[in-house]
Amino acid sequence: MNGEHQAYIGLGGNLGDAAGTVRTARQSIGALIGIRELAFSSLYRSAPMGPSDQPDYVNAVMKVATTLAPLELLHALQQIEQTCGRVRTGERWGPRTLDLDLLLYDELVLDSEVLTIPHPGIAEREFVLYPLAEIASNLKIPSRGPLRELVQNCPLRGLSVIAHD
Ligand code: A4P
Ligand code: MG
Repeated sequence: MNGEHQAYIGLGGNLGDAAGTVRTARQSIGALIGIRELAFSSLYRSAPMGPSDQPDYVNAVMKVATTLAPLELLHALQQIEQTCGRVRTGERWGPRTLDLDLLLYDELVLDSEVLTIPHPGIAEREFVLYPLAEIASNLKIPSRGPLRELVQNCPLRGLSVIAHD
């Protein structure tokens, strides 16, 4: 695929130094060949979606310009999950501490076995919508509508800014 595209990446983690992991992931993404950071949201603390017997998450959203195709970008993100998404707990690698989701890629709507864009949870997750609105308030989410309206319909569930990076 030729030319430059715009993509949004959701970062999250809830084990170990989650804020540190998210910051490291940001650096790693920005250092990839074919990717350039355009914007990065504040870091947010969010209540866990899913089982509640787990620590709060740190979440953020990053906007990038990229020459990578969607699947190439997904694979690059998965490699970064591998390298900085794990902490050492004793002798063995601990559980994954980093989630990188490809939220949006231009206006693309895609539903394949390995990649769904927009990310399936995008319209209901406060820890995605609010950071996204911080860096792209006028965005329209393909097949979902204006980001502004999605934000208005999404409870905060205690979401709070923990750092302006
Ligand atoms: N996949 C398909 N589409 C995408 C996409 N747009 N971006 C596939 C990334 N991956 C995509 O992902 C499973 C498979 O999804 C991949 O192999 C890829 O081909 P995974 O990262 O291996 O598994 P996962 O992330 O553990 O599962 P899942 O269902 O993606 O979980 P979510 O939706 O990422 O949720 N609470 C708070 N507060 N904050 C969070 O960030 N995150 C999760 C994980 C749960 N609760 C949370 C948070
Ligand atoms: Mg995921």
